[in-house]
Amino acid sequence: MKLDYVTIFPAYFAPLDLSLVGKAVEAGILNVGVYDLRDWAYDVHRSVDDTPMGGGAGMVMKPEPWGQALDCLLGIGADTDTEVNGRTCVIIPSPSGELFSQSTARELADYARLIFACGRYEGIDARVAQYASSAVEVRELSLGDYVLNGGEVAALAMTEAIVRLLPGFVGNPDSLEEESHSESMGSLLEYPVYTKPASWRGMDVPEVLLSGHHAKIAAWRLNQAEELTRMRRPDLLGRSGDSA
Ligand code: 6GU
Repeated sequence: MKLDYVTIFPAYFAPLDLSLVGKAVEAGILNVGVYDLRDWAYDVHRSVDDTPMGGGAGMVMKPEPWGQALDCLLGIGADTDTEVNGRTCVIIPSPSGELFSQSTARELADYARLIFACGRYEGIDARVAQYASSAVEVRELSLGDYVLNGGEVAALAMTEAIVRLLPGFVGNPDSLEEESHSESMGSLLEYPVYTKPASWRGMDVPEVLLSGHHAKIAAWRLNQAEELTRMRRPDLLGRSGDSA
């Protein structure tokens, strides 16, 4: 998979060199490109924002640098054979986007290329998404009902959720199956987990987990998952497996 990030703060993406994403790059599963939007801002001040048409507070990102950036990354108008195909998606992180969920992560893990267009200020001129959607799929995605200062942190969070689903990425694929929001957990939160020692600071691991009785353990875990979901996320109950 190829992952591209366009941003006015390329330094935000230093963590991509670390941890699991960095390992996936080393393993050849991932190819990452980080681009400074200002490289496509051609006026003397290399400005990327302007006041909102119609008035109002804050600044809006100008369409021209974004248009240049997307043309370049998608090979539009260039005399190259850069592929523009249906397996590319431009992702615009935005608090006004559709909610990013585990099922969104699964869908995006099937693409050959994702381009994250990270906006700052009050967002990107709406014509940029319209323009990009004439060439490739475009999705405006939100992490949840709160406001971040820009799309960078959201793009990193989405990246981690997507990349860990790629084949060959997680050491033990079974660990993807039983976690919160996985299909096999039927939209339940994951049950509490324990490791050794069996007794720690006066607190004991639940006895059933020491019993070796697999059916009883499975029943206990399901019960715990249901209880936890009822307490913390009642909104998830009654949903089908892949909607969470
Ligand atoms: Cl994707 N972007 C911004 N700026 N704020 C957010 C968000 C995204 N998701 C939740 N809040």
